[in-house]
Amino acid sequence: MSADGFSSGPPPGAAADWTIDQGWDAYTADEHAVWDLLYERQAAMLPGRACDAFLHGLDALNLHRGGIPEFRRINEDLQKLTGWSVVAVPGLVPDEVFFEHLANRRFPAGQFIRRRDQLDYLQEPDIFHDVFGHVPMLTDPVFADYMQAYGQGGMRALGLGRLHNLARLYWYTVEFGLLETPAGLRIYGAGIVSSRTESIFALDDPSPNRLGFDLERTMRTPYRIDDFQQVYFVIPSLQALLDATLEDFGALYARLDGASDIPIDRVEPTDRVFTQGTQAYAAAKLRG
Ligand code: HBI
Ligand code: FE
Repeated sequence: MSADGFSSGPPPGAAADWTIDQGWDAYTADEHAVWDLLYERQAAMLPGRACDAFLHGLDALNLHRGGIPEFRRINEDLQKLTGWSVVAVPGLVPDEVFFEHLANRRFPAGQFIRRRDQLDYLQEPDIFHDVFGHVPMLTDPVFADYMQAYGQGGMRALGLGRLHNLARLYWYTVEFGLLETPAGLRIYGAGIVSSRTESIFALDDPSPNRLGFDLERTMRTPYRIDDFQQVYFVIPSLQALLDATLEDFGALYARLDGASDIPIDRVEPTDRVFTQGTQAYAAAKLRG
């Protein structure tokens, strides 16, 4: 069993890099209908909530042809835009496999889609979370560079025992990040944008803290995976996020050696506070 709980080697039928064939012809009519239901529901509520880069990406990739998109067709457009491609995997893959894909501009997307009784909550990322949530942002050249830099950084972090810090960075940016715009805060994080309930909560609810993004601050902040976020970090621009990866991570990791974790519901004196939360959010979360 490897460090992150995977048995050694890819599952039967998967390649050495854990990729599998999408098997698009095998999706049932009801699975296509579930995609359409989720897509229409999110697409209707995201204008004014999701950032422009996400909305432009959604259009550019034409994910609303009807039914579950075929990776082969997405990749014809996506590769021309930023050189990224989507590859099918059975689900979560080992960290080193995940980072190696990102470092080579390949996004590993779950091949399965959730059941109708999981519309608002599922544990493992399915094709809707991955393709609707993550892939549109990969059409933005700056974010596309950030995701590749993250993959390269992840491979280094693995070797330095800093994976948990990098996982926090991913969580508070790629999954649950907010962007400051002249029109107000907008969503770019996949975990929010693919969830009906959290697309509302992340922007409108008074309970979470919304704080200015800082690389070291996010790396010192733990997260929980089964509840709404108690803190969202806000970036001033996608370029600022990419610029953060140019920092000397060696010096950053040395500073983290002497720094304690920051409790998830704490506001630090050095934090830039967009909104101070009203309470530590405790209710069970509905996550899409
Ligand atoms: N595998 N398919 C997949 N998708 C992910 O988002 C993912 C993963 N493996 C590891 C992982 N994420 C995180 O643990 C890393 O970001 C640290
Ligand atoms: Fe994700």
